[in-house]
Amino acid sequence: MNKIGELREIIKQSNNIVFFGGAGVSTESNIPDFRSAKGLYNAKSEYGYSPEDMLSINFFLKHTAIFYDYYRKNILHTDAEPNDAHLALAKLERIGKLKAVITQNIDGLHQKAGSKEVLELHGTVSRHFCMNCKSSYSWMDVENAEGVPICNICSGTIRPDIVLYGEALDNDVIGKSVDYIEKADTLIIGGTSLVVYPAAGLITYFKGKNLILINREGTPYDGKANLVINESIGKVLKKALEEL
Ligand code: CNA
Repeated sequence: MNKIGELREIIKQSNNIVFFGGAGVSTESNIPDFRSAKGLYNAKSEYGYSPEDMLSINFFLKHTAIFYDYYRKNILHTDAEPNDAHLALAKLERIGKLKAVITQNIDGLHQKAGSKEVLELHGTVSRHFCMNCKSSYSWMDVENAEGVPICNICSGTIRPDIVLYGEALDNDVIGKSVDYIEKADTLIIGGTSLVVYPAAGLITYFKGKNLILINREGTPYDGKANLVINESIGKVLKKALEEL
């Protein structure tokens, strides 16, 4: 049996699957990841700062206008559509096998594909809020504003509801993620280099039977997995779910 066939069999026998994913899940929707050859970390920067610097809370507070220029050009992808990986995961939830998607992504594409239980470890670009009065703003408000978006109620600075480098993750989201992972019989990890902490550390709570890794490149956890598939996650998940 080939690896996709093996994955299909594992899925058939599992009833409590959790998916843990990252930026590689959305590259087939034309959203660049960070660490692939075509990722943002390897792209030539017009700013003279690394993406990691620009996506930090200190940078946001100090250079808010540059942050927003970078953010609008590289991070906000308001016209992106879900790909085969997002659609397959939504289907897996619909048929009752998948209990939650835990994602490091901030693009909102799992929800757009129809997934209901989505835990966003790093927040989402689909929400923005005023740092002063906490009024909410959509991504369209931010995309259409010139320069730094300002609250029209109190003139405070608007920020994206994402976790910037140097900020803590939401305890409630972490708690729920740990709970889902601890109860899962199968954990499918995909499209993530597994080097960003504390998010990557959550997978150590898994005590179930099948640990599956689907990623184009190797990860530090390959040795712990029952099945490693180094291919496109959209292609793999679509094929694995064909007869389900
Ligand atoms: P990463 O470190 O860029 O790793 C992505 C991994 O996915 C790499 O190992 C690739 O080999 C692999 N990969 C890329 N495309 C595919 C594909 N089609 N099929 C299979 N594997 C693929 O990204 P991580 O998610 O591990 O790092 C966490 C960061 C990235 C989080 O803080 C995110 O917020 C951040 N990020 C998110 C997005 C998004 O929301 N779409 C985009 C870019 C970065």
